Amino acid sequence: MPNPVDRTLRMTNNSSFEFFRAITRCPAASIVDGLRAKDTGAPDLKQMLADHAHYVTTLKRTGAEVIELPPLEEYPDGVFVEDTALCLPQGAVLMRPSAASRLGEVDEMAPTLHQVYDDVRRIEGPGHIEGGDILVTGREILVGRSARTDAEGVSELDAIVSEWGHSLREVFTPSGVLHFKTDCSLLDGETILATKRLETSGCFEGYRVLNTADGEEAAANAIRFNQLVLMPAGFPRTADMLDRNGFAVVEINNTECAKLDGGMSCLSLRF
Ligand code: CIR
Repeated sequence: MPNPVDRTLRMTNNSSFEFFRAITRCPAASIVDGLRAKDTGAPDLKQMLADHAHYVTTLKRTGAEVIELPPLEEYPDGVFVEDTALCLPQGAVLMRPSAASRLGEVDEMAPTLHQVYDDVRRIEGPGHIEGGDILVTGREILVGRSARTDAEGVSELDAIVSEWGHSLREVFTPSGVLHFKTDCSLLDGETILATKRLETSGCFEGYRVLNTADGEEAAANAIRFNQLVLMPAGFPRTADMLDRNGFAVVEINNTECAKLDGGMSCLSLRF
Protein backbone atom coordinates (compact mmCIF):
# COMPACT_ATOMS: atom_id res chain seq x y z
CA MET A 1 0.00 0.00 0.00
CA PRO A 2 1.40 3.44 -0.85
CA ASN A 3 2.05 5.76 2.08
CA PRO A 4 -0.42 8.58 2.76
CA VAL A 5 0.35 11.65 0.72
CA ASP A 6 1.60 14.74 2.53
CA ARG A 7 -0.69 17.40 1.02
CA THR A 8 1.72 20.21 1.85
CA LEU A 9 3.89 18.93 -0.99
CA ARG A 10 1.29 20.12 -3.46
CA MET A 11 2.26 23.66 -2.58
CA THR A 12 5.79 23.25 -3.86
CA ASN A 13 6.81 23.89 -7.44
CA ASN A 14 7.99 21.20 -9.80
CA SER A 15 11.64 22.20 -10.08
CA SER A 16 12.54 18.72 -8.91
CA PHE A 17 11.49 17.17 -12.21
CA GLU A 18 11.03 19.98 -14.72
CA PHE A 19 14.33 20.69 -16.41
CA PHE A 20 15.54 22.92 -19.22
CA ARG A 21 18.95 21.36 -19.57
CA ALA A 22 21.04 18.28 -18.98
CA ILE A 23 24.75 17.56 -19.21
CA THR A 24 25.96 14.16 -20.42
CA ARG A 25 29.35 12.74 -21.35
CA CYS A 26 29.96 10.25 -24.12
CA PRO A 27 31.39 6.90 -22.89
CA ALA A 28 35.11 6.38 -23.59
CA ALA A 29 36.80 3.17 -24.78
CA SER A 30 38.38 3.00 -21.31
CA ILE A 31 34.90 2.19 -19.94
CA VAL A 32 36.06 -1.44 -19.77
CA ASP A 33 38.20 -0.37 -16.79
CA GLY A 34 35.28 1.26 -14.93
CA LEU A 35 34.75 0.51 -11.25
CA ARG A 36 32.38 -2.31 -10.33
CA ALA A 37 31.38 -4.09 -7.13
CA LYS A 38 31.28 -7.47 -8.83
CA ASP A 39 32.84 -8.46 -12.13
CA THR A 40 30.16 -9.67 -14.53
CA GLY A 41 32.22 -9.08 -17.68
CA ALA A 42 33.49 -6.09 -19.61
CA PRO A 43 30.93 -3.62 -20.90
CA ASP A 44 30.59 -3.55 -24.68
CA LEU A 45 31.43 -0.05 -25.92
CA LYS A 46 29.38 -0.32 -29.12
CA GLN A 47 26.24 -1.30 -27.20
CA MET A 48 26.90 1.36 -24.59
CA LEU A 49 27.25 4.05 -27.25
CA ALA A 50 23.94 2.98 -28.78
CA ASP A 51 22.23 3.04 -25.38
CA HIS A 52 23.75 6.41 -24.60
CA ALA A 53 22.50 7.83 -27.90
CA HIS A 54 18.98 6.58 -27.06
CA TYR A 55 19.25 8.18 -23.61
CA VAL A 56 20.36 11.56 -24.98
CA THR A 57 17.69 11.54 -27.71
CA THR A 58 15.05 10.80 -25.10
CA LEU A 59 16.14 13.74 -22.93
CA LYS A 60 16.02 15.98 -26.00
CA ARG A 61 12.53 14.72 -26.92
CA THR A 62 11.18 16.51 -23.87
CA GLY A 63 12.33 19.83 -25.32
CA ALA A 64 15.40 20.16 -23.11
CA GLU A 65 18.82 21.22 -24.30
CA VAL A 66 21.48 18.55 -23.77
CA ILE A 67 25.11 19.63 -23.40
CA GLU A 68 27.03 16.62 -24.67
CA LEU A 69 30.62 16.46 -23.43
CA PRO A 70 33.35 14.46 -25.15
CA PRO A 71 34.68 11.13 -23.82
CA LEU A 72 37.50 11.18 -21.28
CA GLU A 73 39.85 8.25 -21.83
CA GLU A 74 41.74 8.97 -18.60
CA TYR A 75 38.56 8.57 -16.53
CA PRO A 76 36.87 5.21 -17.22
CA ASP A 77 33.81 6.15 -15.13
CA GLY A 78 33.55 9.64 -16.65
CA VAL A 79 30.22 8.82 -18.35
CA PHE A 80 28.59 8.79 -14.89
CA VAL A 81 28.54 12.58 -14.66
CA GLU A 82 25.90 12.72 -11.94
CA ASP A 83 28.51 11.94 -9.29
CA THR A 84 30.56 15.06 -10.04
CA ALA A 85 28.06 17.77 -9.09
CA LEU A 86 24.73 18.79 -7.63
CA CYS A 87 22.75 21.23 -9.77
CA LEU A 88 20.12 23.37 -8.06
CA PRO A 89 18.19 26.41 -9.27
CA GLN A 90 20.43 28.72 -7.16
CA GLY A 91 23.79 27.27 -8.18
CA ALA A 92 25.91 24.16 -8.61
CA VAL A 93 28.09 22.34 -6.11
CA LEU A 94 31.09 20.36 -7.28
CA MET A 95 31.32 17.08 -5.40
CA ARG A 96 34.28 15.25 -3.89
CA PRO A 97 34.05 11.57 -4.89
CA SER A 98 35.46 8.92 -2.57
CA ALA A 99 36.63 6.78 -5.43
CA ALA A 100 40.20 8.02 -5.99
CA SER A 101 40.06 7.18 -9.70
CA ARG A 102 37.06 9.53 -10.04
CA LEU A 103 38.28 12.62 -8.20
CA GLY A 104 39.69 14.23 -11.35
CA GLU A 105 36.32 14.01 -13.13
CA VAL A 106 35.19 16.98 -11.04
CA ASP A 107 37.77 19.35 -12.55
CA GLU A 108 36.69 18.14 -15.99
CA MET A 109 33.09 19.12 -15.21
CA ALA A 110 33.86 22.46 -13.54
CA PRO A 111 34.31 24.63 -16.69
CA THR A 112 30.94 23.54 -18.10
CA LEU A 113 29.16 24.39 -14.85
CA HIS A 114 30.89 27.78 -14.73
CA GLN A 115 29.51 28.46 -18.21
CA VAL A 116 25.92 27.84 -17.16
CA TYR A 117 25.87 28.96 -13.51
CA ASP A 118 26.92 32.23 -11.85
CA ASP A 119 27.36 30.53 -8.50
CA VAL A 120 29.50 27.37 -8.44
CA ARG A 121 30.69 26.06 -5.08
CA ARG A 122 32.91 23.10 -4.27
CA ILE A 123 33.12 20.46 -1.54
CA GLU A 124 36.67 21.05 -0.33
CA GLY A 125 36.96 18.13 2.06
CA PRO A 126 38.21 16.40 4.10
CA GLY A 127 34.85 14.65 3.63
CA HIS A 128 33.53 12.95 0.53
CA ILE A 129 30.21 13.06 -1.25
CA GLU A 130 29.01 11.78 -4.64
CA GLY A 131 25.97 13.02 -6.56
CA GLY A 132 24.47 9.53 -6.75
CA ASP A 133 23.72 9.79 -3.04
CA ILE A 134 21.60 12.94 -3.39
CA LEU A 135 17.87 12.98 -4.11
CA VAL A 136 16.29 16.41 -4.56
CA THR A 137 12.54 16.19 -3.92
CA GLY A 138 9.85 18.86 -4.04
CA ARG A 139 10.54 19.86 -0.47
CA GLU A 140 14.02 18.80 0.66
CA ILE A 141 17.36 17.34 -0.28
CA LEU A 142 17.88 13.79 0.94
CA VAL A 143 21.49 12.66 1.19
CA GLY A 144 22.26 9.02 1.83
CA ARG A 145 25.45 8.21 3.67
CA SER A 146 27.10 5.32 1.89
CA ALA A 147 30.47 3.77 1.23
CA ARG A 148 31.06 6.84 -1.00
CA THR A 149 29.45 9.63 1.05
CA ASP A 150 30.47 10.36 4.63
CA ALA A 151 29.20 12.57 7.45
CA GLU A 152 31.77 15.33 6.76
CA GLY A 153 30.79 15.48 3.09
CA VAL A 154 27.10 15.71 3.98
CA SER A 155 27.74 18.45 6.50
CA GLU A 156 29.80 20.53 4.07
CA LEU A 157 27.01 20.26 1.50
CA ASP A 158 24.44 21.15 4.15
CA ALA A 159 26.20 24.44 4.87
CA ILE A 160 26.10 25.42 1.18
CA VAL A 161 22.52 24.42 0.39
CA SER A 162 21.14 25.95 3.62
CA GLU A 163 22.52 29.27 2.45
CA TRP A 164 20.42 28.77 -0.68
CA GLY A 165 17.30 28.08 1.40
CA HIS A 166 17.17 24.29 1.05
CA SER A 167 16.58 21.86 3.84
CA LEU A 168 18.91 18.85 3.80
CA ARG A 169 18.13 15.57 5.57
CA GLU A 170 20.78 12.92 6.10
CA VAL A 171 19.60 9.35 5.57
CA PHE A 172 21.35 6.01 5.08
CA THR A 173 21.97 3.91 1.99
CA PRO A 174 21.48 0.18 2.68
CA SER A 175 24.80 -1.62 2.99
CA GLY A 176 25.94 -3.27 -0.19
CA VAL A 177 24.05 -0.68 -2.29
CA LEU A 178 26.43 1.67 -4.14
CA HIS A 179 24.49 4.92 -3.94
CA PHE A 180 21.24 6.12 -2.31
CA LYS A 181 19.72 6.63 -5.75
CA THR A 182 20.70 3.14 -6.85
CA ASP A 183 17.55 2.24 -4.89
CA CYS A 184 15.21 5.18 -5.48
CA SER A 185 14.11 7.93 -7.85
CA LEU A 186 11.79 10.90 -7.71
CA LEU A 187 8.69 10.47 -9.87
CA ASP A 188 7.02 13.78 -9.03
CA GLY A 189 7.15 16.31 -6.20
CA GLU A 190 5.57 13.85 -3.78
CA THR A 191 6.10 10.39 -5.26
CA ILE A 192 9.18 8.24 -4.98
CA LEU A 193 9.98 4.96 -6.70
CA ALA A 194 11.97 2.85 -4.24
CA THR A 195 13.02 -0.68 -3.49
CA LYS A 196 11.29 -2.22 -0.50
CA ARG A 197 14.64 -2.61 1.27
CA LEU A 198 15.19 1.16 1.12
CA GLU A 199 11.61 2.12 1.93
CA THR A 200 11.61 -0.04 5.07
CA SER A 201 14.44 2.11 6.43
CA GLY A 202 11.69 4.74 6.98
CA CYS A 203 13.44 7.53 5.10
CA PHE A 204 10.43 8.37 2.91
CA GLU A 205 7.83 8.95 5.58
CA GLY A 206 5.24 11.49 4.36
CA TYR A 207 5.90 10.75 0.70
CA ARG A 208 3.88 8.51 -1.56
CA VAL A 209 6.13 5.54 -2.33
CA LEU A 210 5.76 3.15 -5.25
CA ASN A 211 7.84 0.01 -4.87
CA THR A 212 9.79 -1.78 -7.56
CA ALA A 213 8.46 -5.30 -8.16
CA ASP A 214 10.18 -8.10 -6.24
CA GLY A 215 13.27 -9.20 -8.14
CA GLU A 216 13.24 -5.93 -10.13
CA GLU A 217 15.19 -3.81 -7.63
CA ALA A 218 17.51 -2.59 -10.40
CA ALA A 219 14.55 -0.70 -11.89
CA ALA A 220 14.69 1.80 -9.01
CA ASN A 221 17.38 3.92 -10.62
CA ALA A 222 15.11 5.77 -13.03
CA ILE A 223 14.69 9.48 -13.71
CA ARG A 224 11.66 11.67 -14.08
CA PHE A 225 12.69 14.18 -16.73
CA ASN A 226 9.89 16.56 -17.67
CA GLN A 227 6.98 14.52 -19.06
CA LEU A 228 8.92 11.23 -19.25
CA VAL A 229 10.26 8.62 -16.87
CA LEU A 230 13.42 7.01 -18.22
CA MET A 231 13.94 3.57 -16.77
CA PRO A 232 16.23 0.65 -17.49
CA ALA A 233 14.70 -1.92 -19.85
CA GLY A 234 13.97 -5.45 -18.67
CA PHE A 235 11.74 -4.81 -15.66
CA PRO A 236 8.23 -5.31 -17.09
CA ARG A 237 6.28 -5.48 -13.82
CA THR A 238 7.72 -2.22 -12.56
CA ALA A 239 7.22 -0.57 -15.97
CA ASP A 240 3.56 -1.71 -16.01
CA MET A 241 3.03 -0.43 -12.49
CA LEU A 242 4.40 3.01 -13.44
CA ASP A 243 2.25 3.02 -16.55
CA ARG A 244 -0.85 2.19 -14.48
CA ASN A 245 0.04 5.11 -12.21
CA GLY A 246 -0.01 7.48 -15.15
CA PHE A 247 3.71 7.90 -15.84
CA ALA A 248 4.98 7.98 -19.43
CA VAL A 249 7.77 5.42 -19.31
CA VAL A 250 10.61 5.11 -21.81
CA GLU A 251 12.71 1.98 -21.39
CA ILE A 252 16.39 2.26 -22.22
CA ASN A 253 18.78 -0.67 -22.45
CA ASN A 254 21.11 -0.52 -19.45
CA THR A 255 22.91 -3.86 -19.66
CA GLU A 256 26.35 -2.32 -20.17
CA CYS A 257 26.14 0.45 -17.54
CA ALA A 258 24.71 -2.12 -15.11
CA LYS A 259 28.00 -4.05 -15.32
CA LEU A 260 29.55 -0.96 -13.70
CA ASP A 261 26.72 -0.41 -11.19
CA GLY A 262 25.40 2.54 -13.20
CA GLY A 263 21.85 3.42 -14.23
CA MET A 264 19.63 6.18 -15.56
CA SER A 265 20.38 8.90 -13.02
CA CYS A 266 24.16 8.50 -13.18
CA LEU A 267 24.28 9.44 -16.85
CA SER A 268 23.28 13.09 -16.58
CA LEU A 269 23.19 16.27 -14.56
CA ARG A 270 19.75 17.86 -14.84
CA PHE A 271 18.74 21.45 -14.13
C1 CIR B 1 31.32 3.84 -9.78
O1 CIR B 1 31.48 2.80 -9.13
O2 CIR B 1 31.59 4.95 -9.33
C2 CIR B 1 30.77 3.72 -11.18
N1 CIR B 1 31.21 2.49 -11.76
C3 CIR B 1 29.26 3.78 -11.18
C4 CIR B 1 28.72 5.10 -10.74
C5 CIR B 1 27.25 5.13 -10.74
N2 CIR B 1 26.79 6.42 -10.42
C6 CIR B 1 25.64 6.68 -9.78
O3 CIR B 1 24.96 5.77 -9.30
N3 CIR B 1 25.31 7.94 -9.61
